[in-house]
Amino acid sequence: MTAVMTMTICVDPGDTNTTAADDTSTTAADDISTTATNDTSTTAADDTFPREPTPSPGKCQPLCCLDRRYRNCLDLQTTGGVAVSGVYIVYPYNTSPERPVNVWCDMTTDGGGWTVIQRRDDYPLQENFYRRWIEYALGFGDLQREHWLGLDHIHALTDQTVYELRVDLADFSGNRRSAKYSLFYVHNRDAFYLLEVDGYSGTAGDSLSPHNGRKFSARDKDLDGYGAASCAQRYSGAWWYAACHASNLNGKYLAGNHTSYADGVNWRTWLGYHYSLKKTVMMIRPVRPSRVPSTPSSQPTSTT
Ligand SMILES: [Ca+2]
Repeated sequence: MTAVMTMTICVDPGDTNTTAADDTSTTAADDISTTATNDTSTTAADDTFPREPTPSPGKCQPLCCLDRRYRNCLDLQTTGGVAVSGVYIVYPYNTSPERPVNVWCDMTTDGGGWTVIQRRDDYPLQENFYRRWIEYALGFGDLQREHWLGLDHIHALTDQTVYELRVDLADFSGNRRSAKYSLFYVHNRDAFYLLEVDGYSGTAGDSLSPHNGRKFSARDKDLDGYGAASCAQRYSGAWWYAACHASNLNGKYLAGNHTSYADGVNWRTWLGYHYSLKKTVMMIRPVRPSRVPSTPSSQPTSTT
């Protein structure tokens, strides 16, 4: 019989990594060539928007009776019976199954089982997202607040099986939208974390598919599709830039309307290049085979 292990999951409240934003003295540009549509016709509020996380700095979340290593938040939910959102340890790596990774699991939104890979929100201490490529590879921030999980971890997760992505967005007027993609895969570091994304549905419009097939660029690594400049530097972010972007969720936290062009936390098909969103959550989950409707068993054929 498998030994039962009782664990307590803790988050270091001092691990916030909040530093002053770097100099982002880039100029506006109007030569962004994207292929996204101008779908801004969505008005319905998304009532499945995730609840606010409940930060509890300094406190630990008891996680009783783990008897195996869970590979992702859906595994924790379905196999481990975990129903409460929070920080948990998962073991996402196929090649290093002993390697633990702390993640925020959203167990309530849209059925739960989501592993959060990015979160921005209007906290008093704003995280700095204008960071180097290696920092995006390894991850940064506070899991209970603003953070980027890290491209190595995101690759490991999406390499397990077919993953879907959900992007939840909010503005400063209480409006919410979401975008969901039935396929989300991030290649490994050797492939510069190239993005594969497809199968959009939702209310925010599709501002991520234009980045399909693009490598990940940051302020110190220009792997974009724009020869004349660095998109990451010009738009103060880090993303799968083409030439340059339809979404910039790691851009500057400009808190609503801004006169500068496309350097905020922008999602073009909802609020465009001059509105920096209040809240963003990117989260991923294995596609559940059970969602495919079962076909009725075939009727026996009479031979008489
Ligand atoms: Ca470039």
